[in-house]
Amino acid sequence: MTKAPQADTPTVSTKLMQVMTPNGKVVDKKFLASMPQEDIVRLYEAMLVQRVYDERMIKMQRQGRLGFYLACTGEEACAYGPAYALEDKDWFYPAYREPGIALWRGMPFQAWVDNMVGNCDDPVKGRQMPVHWTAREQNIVSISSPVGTQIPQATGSAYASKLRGDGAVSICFFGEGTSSEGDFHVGLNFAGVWKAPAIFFCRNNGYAISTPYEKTTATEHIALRAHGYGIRGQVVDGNDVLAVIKAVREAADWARQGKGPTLIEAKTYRLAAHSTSDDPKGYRLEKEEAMWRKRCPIKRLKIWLEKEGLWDDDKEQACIEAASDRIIAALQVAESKPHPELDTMFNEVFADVPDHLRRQHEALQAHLESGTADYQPR
Ligand SMILES: Cc1ncc(C[n+]2csc(CCOP(=O)(O)OP(=O)(O)O)c2C)c(N)n1
Repeated sequence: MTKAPQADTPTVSTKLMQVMTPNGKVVDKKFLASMPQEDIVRLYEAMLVQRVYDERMIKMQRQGRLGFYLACTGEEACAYGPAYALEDKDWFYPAYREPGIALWRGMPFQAWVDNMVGNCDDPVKGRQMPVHWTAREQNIVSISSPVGTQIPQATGSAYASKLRGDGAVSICFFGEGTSSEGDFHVGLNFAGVWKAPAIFFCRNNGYAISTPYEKTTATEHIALRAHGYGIRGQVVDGNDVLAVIKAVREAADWARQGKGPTLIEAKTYRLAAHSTSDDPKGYRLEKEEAMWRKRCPIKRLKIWLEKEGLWDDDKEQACIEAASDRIIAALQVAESKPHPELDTMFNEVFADVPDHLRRQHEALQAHLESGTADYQPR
């Protein structure tokens, strides 16, 4: 005879969690009623503003003023939702497509823009690519370029919280392509065994650069893999910011009760190119993009807000213009700042500088003093 599941038994739900459908129809009135209306307006504004920032940054890159950029167009709810849902004490391990976490949680806007330019006030001092920022004050750990490394890091940080008993959860973000990396297995298996208070947030946006979902995995839902690790799994509409908040809150409650991690799979779509080095026209059809544009996370919230009399065209226009002015001004400031000091390559990485790096540092200094170097700090 099979035992009935207990309240503490992790379950995997592949039923799409939704609060609002793409045409703004509310399907979870109870959850909606639990959300302050002014917060829903703020979330809408933040996502709209994010889109303005992304558009401006792409233009800057095309003008040769930024080396590189990665937009989150269409996936805004997957960053702003979790940033809203969690507490100040919690830890965030983002990938490169969640600027909303930083901006919602209070990373200074200028510092975020400084990272795009890699100037002396860039929090990572130009040592990483644009969009690979860090926000220590907000408990947001540096973004690493090798995809998936953040998964075991978040597991370790969650387990440390458990040992300390500080009640914090750690959440990490990654795409569905990354979920086929070894780091995914390492992180989820350990977290499952040790019931680490972790949330693994997979943005299933359909593509890993040009590789479509079905060429990276044979499973119908990434969330189903949770079963194999003995942890909770939940599929959520990643274009429904309210549903994302609900899914992350449930996962955080579960983790804080000592019941272990959750794997959330947010079904979404990358409306943007992978990065400014990519052109999706080479590997997907316009009609597929058009279908997902109708499911846009910003659009559905706007329909509902307008119906409730909480938003109108004048507010929309004013919000877009203010965001545009803000980013243009911040970019001008960022461009006027000097490059990072060359020494930061050597003196802010290791507590004890290894010999080979010390020798390279000395060689660089000798070269600069020789008068033949063409490097000019701006
Ligand atoms: C370990 C590693 N392998 C390959 C890459 C090159 N790379 C950068 S982004 C990317 C695609 C990741 O796709 P996905 O995880 O689905 O996230 P998305 O970009 O769709 O948000 C790849 C293969 C990398 N950065 N790190």
